[in-house]
Amino acid sequence: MTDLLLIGGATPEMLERLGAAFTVHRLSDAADPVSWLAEHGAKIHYVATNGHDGVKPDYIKALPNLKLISCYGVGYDAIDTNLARAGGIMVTHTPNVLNAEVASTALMLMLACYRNLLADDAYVRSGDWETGGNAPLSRSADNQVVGIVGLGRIGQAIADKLAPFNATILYHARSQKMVPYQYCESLLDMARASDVLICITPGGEATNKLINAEVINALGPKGTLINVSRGSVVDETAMIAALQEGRLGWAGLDVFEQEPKVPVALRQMANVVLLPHVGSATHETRAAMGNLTVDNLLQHLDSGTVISPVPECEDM
Ligand code: NAP
Ligand code: 8YV
Repeated sequence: MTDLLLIGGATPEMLERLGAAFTVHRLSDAADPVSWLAEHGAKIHYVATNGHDGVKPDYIKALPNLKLISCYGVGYDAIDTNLARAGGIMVTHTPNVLNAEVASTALMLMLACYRNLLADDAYVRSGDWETGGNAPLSRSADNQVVGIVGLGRIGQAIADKLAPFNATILYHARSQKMVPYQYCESLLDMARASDVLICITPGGEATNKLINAEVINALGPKGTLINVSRGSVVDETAMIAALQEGRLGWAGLDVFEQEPKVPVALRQMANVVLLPHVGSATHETRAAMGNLTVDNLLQHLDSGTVISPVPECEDM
């Protein structure tokens, strides 16, 4: 059987399907991954990985016969696609099957920030409701101006899910779309005009700290920042300072600069809602992502073609 290297975890269903078609080597079983790759790298033709672990450039270089990297996730900023492409290696990912789930996560964070979900839950659990009376009022999430940073597949799903909340939707992306929302070429202008900013661009160099101190100040003390993209997209230090100093109102975050490390300062704040990168993490959506990850590998093994290449590899 053809040899496949698994980097990071996989669901039991994925492991069962992979095991039926490939000899699976788990990099996590190697005491020293670099030595293991030096000894066994030449026999590996396929890699399955995820958006968090990706494939280190040195690992790609240590796999001279690699044909395909299949990523369990839509974001592939942890894979150097230029290096892969230069070596004739195809890269695939899992677009679309997670759009609705990640959009739900963004809305959940926005609603939790607006309606004081965590504080109110704590108020009931602590017994303070019995002794302290009614909880403080919260803010309505209806009729808000929402600026979506990155109106791609998931950004559009977020816009769709916002419709019942009667949101006025603005968006910023590299290019204008044929959509009934206002395009903002200037991210800064959009931040000034928005009650909420929802970030859903890819990570990587092009978007590194796109949400900087200036953008955060423009969003302002009554503003809410939601990040379901990558931690690198927001200047975390600037965001923490703004939250502490009251220059930014609230933040709902699923992603962080140094996952799974989350700054203590953030963990102590009452005006933030924090999630451990679970935007797509439901049984249903992860099953669909896992199937697409494995389907790409099996189709390539069978016919040399794939279902969902990353844009950089579409013409390979
Ligand atoms: P997509 O369809 O490729 O959409 C990306 C959007 O970002 C596009 O509108 C694109 O603009 C815009 N964009 C890209 N670079 C930009 C830049 N430098 N400045 C401004 N806008 C920029 O991707 P998607 O499927 O919606 O996924 C987006 C990202 O979400 C993924 O890459 C991943 O990082 C993240 N994600 C997170 C989770 C989670 O669990 N939290 C789950 C899934 C995905 P144009 O349309 O003009 O090119
Ligand atoms: C996954 C994601 O959690 O798809 C993405 O880009 O961020 C998430 O769906 C990640 O890929 C790790 O598997």
